[in-house]
Amino acid sequence: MDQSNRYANLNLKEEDLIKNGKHLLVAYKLIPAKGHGFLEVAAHVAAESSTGTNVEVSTTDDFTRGVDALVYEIDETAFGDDIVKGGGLFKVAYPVELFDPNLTDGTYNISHMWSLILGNNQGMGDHQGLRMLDFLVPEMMVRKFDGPSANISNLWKVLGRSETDGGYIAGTIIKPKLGLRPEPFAKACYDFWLGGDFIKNDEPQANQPFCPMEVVMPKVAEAMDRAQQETGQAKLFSANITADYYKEMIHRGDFVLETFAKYNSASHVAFLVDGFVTGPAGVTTCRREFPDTFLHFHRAGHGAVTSYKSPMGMDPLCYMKLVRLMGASGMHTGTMGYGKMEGHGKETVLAYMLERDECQGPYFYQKWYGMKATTPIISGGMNALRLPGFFQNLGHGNVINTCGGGAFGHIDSPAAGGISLGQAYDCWKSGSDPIEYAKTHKEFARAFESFPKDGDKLFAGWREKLGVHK
Ligand code: CAP
Ligand code: MG
Repeated sequence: MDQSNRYANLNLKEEDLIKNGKHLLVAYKLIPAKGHGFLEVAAHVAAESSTGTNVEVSTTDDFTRGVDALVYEIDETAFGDDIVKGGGLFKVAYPVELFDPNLTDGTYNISHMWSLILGNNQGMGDHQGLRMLDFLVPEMMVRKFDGPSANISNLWKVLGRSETDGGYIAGTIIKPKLGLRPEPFAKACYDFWLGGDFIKNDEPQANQPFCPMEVVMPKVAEAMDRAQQETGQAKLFSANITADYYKEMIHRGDFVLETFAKYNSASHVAFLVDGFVTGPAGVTTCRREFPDTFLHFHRAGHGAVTSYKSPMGMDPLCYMKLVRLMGASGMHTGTMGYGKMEGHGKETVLAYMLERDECQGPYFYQKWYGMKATTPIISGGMNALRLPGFFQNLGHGNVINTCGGGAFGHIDSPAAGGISLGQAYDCWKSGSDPIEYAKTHKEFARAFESFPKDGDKLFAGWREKLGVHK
């Protein structure tokens, strides 16, 4: 049934909708299924995502019609006819009345918003692809989301740095991903902390029988204390507290904080939550139960909805916006093509959208009205050699970066790996040529020998220039 007479109004002007601030706007890419018209399917999306279904229902009244979502713009050939990348563009205006304020405090919740703007419409049979490309949240809604509580400023403070421009935080992920027992796990932490700042649990590291949290966490806290005394520097640990049940998550969080508090280091702890698999409920549990602790949003599984390989789901930018609204302190943005995961150099907008108070997205200019920044966390196949180019592309280094292989794969030691990361930042910040810089910085130089393929790809002729003949 074509519902475009009800769920589309192509005379509406986007600038008016934005000025009035009473709608949440969404841009979608659509490939209709064979035999279905573009506007017909777009209108079905608006219906299915607001007041309608695939047929008219007799219970509809005038008020209902007043809160219909409306297609207000279409461009059927915007992306061409490629099965994945192709399709047309349409935009929908959702009246803010459709969204769900909490019963307890009137703040909005992301679960509801997500299930409306990218819920049932994903499974509709009359399209071959429907992907959310961008959305604009009006001021009256932005102000009613939690947003972050702690963020990188809290970590900079612990590190004794400027709280507004504290620079690069050099981190790692304990590798191997699984299979370390408590002693070797804590030793790996200690060995890295002698050279770097920040360690995170790899996301599957939890409470396995071979490495129970109650055994390993006290050893990690003790290792942190020893490393701090030895180096005279503060260190940070991001502990995985992901769990299905909120009481289990809170119990894990309390246990970790109490354990580190024995060494006066509770403020040196972040909580890692696998926010894609727990969903907003897990993230908000952590955000509200532990507002003083840095909430580290790890996104394992997100590729199922954000991968560019798919005509479905949402672009990563939309996911970043959802995560800032939820209130994550830090969020994995990928490595913008510099690491091992899918991505490309123009994705700097993913970081800017998280950290700025206003940011131009592909379709909408989002203002955050003073909502705290979410810190970009750069991870996945990174090492010291890849960092200078990464910083150059991003334009700054106020990020957390975790290099698992890039630290534990350094041929000298995890500490040397950690030092090499800090040097990579210093190299870029000082505007030095990496090869020249390597001549006077041993750990950075040894990163070339640790990751020779990257050396060959990024710095042709490095062997001759650095006198390495292997
Ligand atoms: C990185 C990592 C992260 C990925 C996930 C891993 O390790 O711990 O989970 O970064 O991707 O297991 O791969 P390496 P993203 O440093 O050894 O690659 O950050 O894009 O969500
Ligand atoms: Mg990982």
